[in-house]
Amino acid sequence: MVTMDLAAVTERYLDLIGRADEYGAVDLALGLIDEGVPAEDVLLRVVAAGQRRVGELWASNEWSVAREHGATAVSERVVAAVSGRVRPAATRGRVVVACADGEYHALPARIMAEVLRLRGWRVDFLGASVPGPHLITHLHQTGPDVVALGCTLATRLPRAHATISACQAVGVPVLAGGAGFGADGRYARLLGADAWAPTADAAADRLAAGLPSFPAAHDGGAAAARLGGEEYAYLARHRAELLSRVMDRLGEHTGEDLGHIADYLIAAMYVHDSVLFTDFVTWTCQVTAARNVPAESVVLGLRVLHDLLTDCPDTRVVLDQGVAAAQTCCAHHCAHHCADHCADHCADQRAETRV
Ligand code: B12
Repeated sequence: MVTMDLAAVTERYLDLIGRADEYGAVDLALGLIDEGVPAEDVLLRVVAAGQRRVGELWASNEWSVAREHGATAVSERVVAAVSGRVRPAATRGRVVVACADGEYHALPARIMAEVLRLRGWRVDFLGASVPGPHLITHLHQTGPDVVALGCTLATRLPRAHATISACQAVGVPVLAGGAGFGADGRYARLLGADAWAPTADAAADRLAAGLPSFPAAHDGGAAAARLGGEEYAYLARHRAELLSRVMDRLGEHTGEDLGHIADYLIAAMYVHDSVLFTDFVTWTCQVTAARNVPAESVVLGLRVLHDLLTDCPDTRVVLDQGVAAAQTCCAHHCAHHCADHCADHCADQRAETRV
């Protein structure tokens, strides 16, 4: 085994994937393995670390969506090449790895799946967006020891919850993972997953220790029993109609941005946690600010939603908190980036669309 400055290697890797250089990136990864770097380190400290940097470069508008897609496609190929090169025998149990219904970030779960294989597990990798009922059929057919359920975006939590409950109902425990479950796994616990792991190596350690469970909830499960509720059900049912009514008022908004905002609002109402929403609003404002769109445009969308949701008092409170988060970003952006232009732009938009 060798010690190597993998941070510097990750920068080289990033440069290669940023140029969509598949052969170069595969050669780099396999070269590291030939030099004695453990395959797990290549996956986690080079590929996964590189992908997180890709996310930052996209968010800050330094990389285009096309460049991000190209880089991700190369990383998928690198993961396949690494797992083709190192193939330990399956000496442990069988794990089904799947992404929650509606979740298209398959690569994080794939990297985790390969780490489990390297640690001797037999893995069925089912990929992105696995519908709950089909996953259950697969469990009946294959009888695994555990399901490892990935969720990168918190908007998929309601469907992840249904899948977790369905797996448990047929006697298969669920290990949850991915950024959508919260940095400390709080939503995995809330949704009743049997275990959660922050990283792929922690997931492998957790499984090796025997399938664990979260300590009993402090409140005896009362919070889990409250998941969802009337306002959540109303929002989920009327999502499309609400979005078209908001767009009628704000022609300049793109449906896609509003759709994400609505989805995070719905997820926040599902788990009764406004921070899930305000964190996303802050993130959205940072992303739009990097593209020189003032956060005030987000505020406008939130205000219109607030006006429309007259029968949802709890949702309106969360929207108010979202407005406050966006205004904080707007103030920050105006102060630091384009003081005069942005302040004028914000004032114009406020005047134009006041309802
Ligand atoms: C590649 C990518 C995509 C690709 C995914 C392709 C694919 N095949 O996976 C595509 C283009 C589809 C995509 C789409 C979107 N994406 Co995207 N994406 C990314 C990106 C750049 C890299 C993902 C990745 O490979 N990460 C690397 C790994 C390894 O992630 P990781 O979370 O650290 O994983 C570790 C642990 O979490 C754990 N783990 C992961 N999964 C699992 C599962 C289990 C069971 C366990 C136990 C552990 C575990 O182990 C891993 C290794 O230690 C991330 C940036 C990022 N930071 O991840 C954004 C990112 C996740 N995407 C983001 C967004 C917003 C989107 C879109 C909404 C964009 C849009 N406007 O359309 C869509 C939504 C798609 C959808 N419907 O699901 C945001 C999410 C922000 C937020 N606040 O929620 C991010 C963070 C980008 C950013 N910089 O802000 N994306």
